[in-house]
Amino acid sequence: MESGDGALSATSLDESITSFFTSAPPLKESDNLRERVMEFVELNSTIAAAGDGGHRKVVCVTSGGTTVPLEQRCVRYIDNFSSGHRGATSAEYFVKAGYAVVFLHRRGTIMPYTRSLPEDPLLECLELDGDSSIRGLIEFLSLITHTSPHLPQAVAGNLLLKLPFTTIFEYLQMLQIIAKAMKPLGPLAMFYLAAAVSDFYVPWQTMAEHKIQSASGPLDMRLVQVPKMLAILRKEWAPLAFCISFKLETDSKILLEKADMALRKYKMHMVIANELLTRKEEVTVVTVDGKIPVYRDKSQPDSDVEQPLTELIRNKHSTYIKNTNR
Ligand code: 9Z3
Repeated sequence: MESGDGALSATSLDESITSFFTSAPPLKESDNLRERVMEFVELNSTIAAAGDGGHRKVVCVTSGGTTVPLEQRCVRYIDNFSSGHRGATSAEYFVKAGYAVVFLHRRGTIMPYTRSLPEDPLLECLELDGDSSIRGLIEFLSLITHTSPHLPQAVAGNLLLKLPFTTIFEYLQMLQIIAKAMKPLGPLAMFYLAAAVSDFYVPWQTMAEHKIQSASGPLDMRLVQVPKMLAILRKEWAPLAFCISFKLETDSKILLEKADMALRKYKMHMVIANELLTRKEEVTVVTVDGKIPVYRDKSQPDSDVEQPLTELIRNKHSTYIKNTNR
């Protein structure tokens, strides 16, 4: 059953969530993934940190777009746009600020500490000597450490756990495992959901097994709404975690209203509203207390909007921890 705004009622939402998970192709090596995340969370949560509850905070940053396969032996799929820049850049700032980061990212999108490298770093940095030996490795390494000064901090401190996904089925199953593993952290856990998540999918059992044949004429296919997992993340998976979701629109007239709706409906602590064309210049942080515009500092050529955005979020997260522990 649908409510007025096209969303599902609470009972149908529960049903559609159950049906999504029971019919999804089982996640490969899910036990191994669960163990890795739990180990990462445990390791970091026992490390003392200044302020905020005395322990290191852990953020799950999601990044990149999910795909919707059209065939079980997938040749074709529908994709959601996201380069991964927002997630990767934000992850770097969170590590710099002392957070441990679970980086749930679309395979092949931008990774933390690589955004300033040339597109093809190996071929552009390495040169063949006359005798066919390769030169330039030292220059390559120095380029990496120069463009990513906080990389050693992430590596040495075991502050970054990178977990790749491709499909919407993998993404939501992985998010569930991560959220449940982070639940014991209470308010020290944060979710920063920048991934562009598919709104519609083809249920596995109704999906063609083999490559769809073009000789059969026009393609007629029914896509089902992906149940919004934000509500269950807040209610069950990690109820005390600080939750931030993103709202992307191309029409500025509806952006803030939609962000506000998501904030209230899914009980997010913040929704970051952004427009596709201006997303690298400005975003609006929507909270129950009001809307805060955040801009990239245009006077600095290498600046980005993620720096002031993550700073604001860290401050709000600290206040939330203090208020929750009271
Ligand atoms: C975003 O809005 C991200 O900021 C972008 C970042 C995907 C625009 P890039 O990766 O772009 O730097 O190229 N992400 C959330 C998009 C989304 O799917 N939100 C859902 C919605 O709008 C809510 S969960 O309905």
